[in-house]
Amino acid sequence: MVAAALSPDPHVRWEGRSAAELAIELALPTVEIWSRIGSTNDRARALLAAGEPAFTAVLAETQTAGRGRSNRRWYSPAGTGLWVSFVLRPLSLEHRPLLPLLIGIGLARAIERTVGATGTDHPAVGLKWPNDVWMGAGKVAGILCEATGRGVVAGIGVNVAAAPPEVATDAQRPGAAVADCEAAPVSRFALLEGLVGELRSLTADEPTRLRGVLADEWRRRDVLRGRTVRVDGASGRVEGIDEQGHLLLATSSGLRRIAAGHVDTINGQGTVDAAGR
Ligand code: BT5
Repeated sequence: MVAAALSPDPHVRWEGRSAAELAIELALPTVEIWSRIGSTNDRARALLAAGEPAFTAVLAETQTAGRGRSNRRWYSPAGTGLWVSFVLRPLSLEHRPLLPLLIGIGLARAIERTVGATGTDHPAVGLKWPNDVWMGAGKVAGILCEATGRGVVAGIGVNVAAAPPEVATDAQRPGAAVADCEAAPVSRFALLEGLVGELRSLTADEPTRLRGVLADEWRRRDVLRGRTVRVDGASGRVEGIDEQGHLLLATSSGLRRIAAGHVDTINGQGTVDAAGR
């Protein structure tokens, strides 16, 4: 049963829908819509701490302190993107490290479905370990999973209509937007709906290993495989990822499995194409 949705401001609408309407249409327990917030992840963390149920969602039109990993900035201008955080309550601790990768896969599928780009051998949407989603030669989305004793907050930022211009200076390459490959206006609601469906099915049985079709899908979408990269202190050639979601890096001193890190140099030039092309 779907409980009544609460919102900090019941008059705020997102894609023409109130928080209560979104909660019902997407079968979410609670949706909050903020026209402006610091970070949806901070709000979702407070809701997680307060005991709100799994799939409670916080949406914002704009974030004034949106953040990525290691407190990097996440630019979230008004009206141009999907800035959302979900309360998740995985029971298995082994499942948690896979969440950013699973969400990346789900987001890639949802974006492709929204723009009608499914069913090709060369995916339109690529994945860059561990938490980046790429289209063309730019980052279209980022995922920030934050775990606490009570669960996980999954924050997802997608440039829908346009990539913020600040990204070009900050990341030294322009970002990408879903609309870059679509002539018709892209529906943020359709994207959110697709994402919620994927999130539900990909996390339902709390997988603790990336195997079978999921491992195959990561391989097809992997933009790093075969490239020479530097990950924090280590450099080498990316061989892929293992079942636990660790990056496999062939270095001069052997194969290294990297659990977490930031890939900051790619082939020495800082460039990468979606789907590794
Ligand atoms: C991420 O971090 O990519 C995770 C971003 C998560 C954002 C969501 S939005 C909803 C929720 N609320 C939050 O406060 N956060 C989450 P990371 O891998 O550390 O990448 C950060 C880097 O991405 C920055 O240093 C910039 O170079 C670049 N960047 C910032 N904003 C961007 C944007 N809108 N599009 C593309 N790249 C961006």
